[in-house]
Amino acid sequence: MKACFMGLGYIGLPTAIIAAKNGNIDIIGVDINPAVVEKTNAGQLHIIEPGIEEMLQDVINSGKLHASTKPAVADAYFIVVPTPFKGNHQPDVSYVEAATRAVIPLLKDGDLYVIESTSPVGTTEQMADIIFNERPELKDKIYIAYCPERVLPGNVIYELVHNDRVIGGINEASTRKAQEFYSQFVKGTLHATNARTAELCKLTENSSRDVQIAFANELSLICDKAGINVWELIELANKHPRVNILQPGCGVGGHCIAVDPYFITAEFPAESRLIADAREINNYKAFWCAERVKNEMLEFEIKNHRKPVVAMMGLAFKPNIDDLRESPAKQIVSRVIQSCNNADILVVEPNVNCHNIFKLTDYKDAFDRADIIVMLTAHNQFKTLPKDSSKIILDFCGIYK
Ligand code: SAJ
Repeated sequence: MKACFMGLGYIGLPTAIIAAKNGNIDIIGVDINPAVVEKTNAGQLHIIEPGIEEMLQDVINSGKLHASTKPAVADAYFIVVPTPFKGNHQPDVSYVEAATRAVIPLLKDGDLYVIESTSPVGTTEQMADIIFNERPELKDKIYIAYCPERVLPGNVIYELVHNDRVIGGINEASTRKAQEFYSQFVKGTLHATNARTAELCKLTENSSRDVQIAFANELSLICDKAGINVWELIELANKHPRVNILQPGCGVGGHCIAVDPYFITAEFPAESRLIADAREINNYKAFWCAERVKNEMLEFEIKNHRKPVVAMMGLAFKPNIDDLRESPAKQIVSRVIQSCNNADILVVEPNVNCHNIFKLTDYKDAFDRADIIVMLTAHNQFKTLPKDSSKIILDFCGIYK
């Protein structure tokens, strides 16, 4: 069997590698970026994901995976391209459409076409219409389904194989055909549904987490005003057998949880008030943290007649990774630097060697030199630092909880 993966990004590339390794499938991986194609064919990983480069080299050397800028005839096609915003948080499915249009001339009887990209409800049916408009003779002759991924960045190899998946076809035959494909390398259960439910299921999963984190972030604001330790509060509330509150932080980052809820609010604005509010609360938390830092710096200056040295601890969007994309910590650091151009701000990210905008400082060095320590990302390294009472500590991520 031959499969063509359209998009070799954070999900497309690992999925292509795992499918090539574990299934009896020859894979052509397609990306519009020639540098990605070149790197992949050289067995070099262009994404940040532990443990996968060796597997890439294996499947490239054995000829099971080959990358190209153009799709080729296959038996199954997978659309794994980004779905960004058009502005005003409206989802943009133009990459999904472009990838679909690129494979339309190659489709033949019996082929499988699957969208994995996070997509607004109705996208799979919309793409099916485009396919059948161009190739009416394929109506009822090909299989079309939606199958979102659920993997956690940093644990992709394990989760791609072991997580359950939801698969929704435009009809039952399509669902079954897609289940057959994924069962070659997925050990989790493949739950059957229709395409629209599968699309909303993906958006629901990430919106659910966003809403839960917003609850924790809202509590952190209440506790700050009430003079109560939010970490202790949550720990105690979670002793209730049916309460399980997540952790507050300096906002929500990454390109999934902070993005996917907008796919619901854009399409169902009147019905999705809680989801919209959660987005606002999580965005506001980053703004609030930056304001807190600025106020603390001002107070220090008034009291000590000099500007403080400030250590901004962490740039990554979550603990113990080197991924800085859509990171609230990064936003906070930029805001603080922009508003206090003369202050001595030490930026720390122990998981990254250098950064093109920020000059990075070693975390122990920054901790020793700073008057104000701002904990933004709960990296393990920071948990080894003492709680020094001679310093002002703003702990937004529970290092000292
Ligand atoms: N966060 C908190 N408090 C918490 C948990 C997380 O503030 O208690 C913050 C993190 O610091 C981070 C953000 O939320 O800034 C997102 O981190 P995450 O670990 O919750 O999730 P992601 O974005 O790395 O991956 C999510 C996962 N979705 C769910 O857990 C429902 C993953 O399974 C999805 O595959 C992925 O989105 C995706 O690609 O959609």
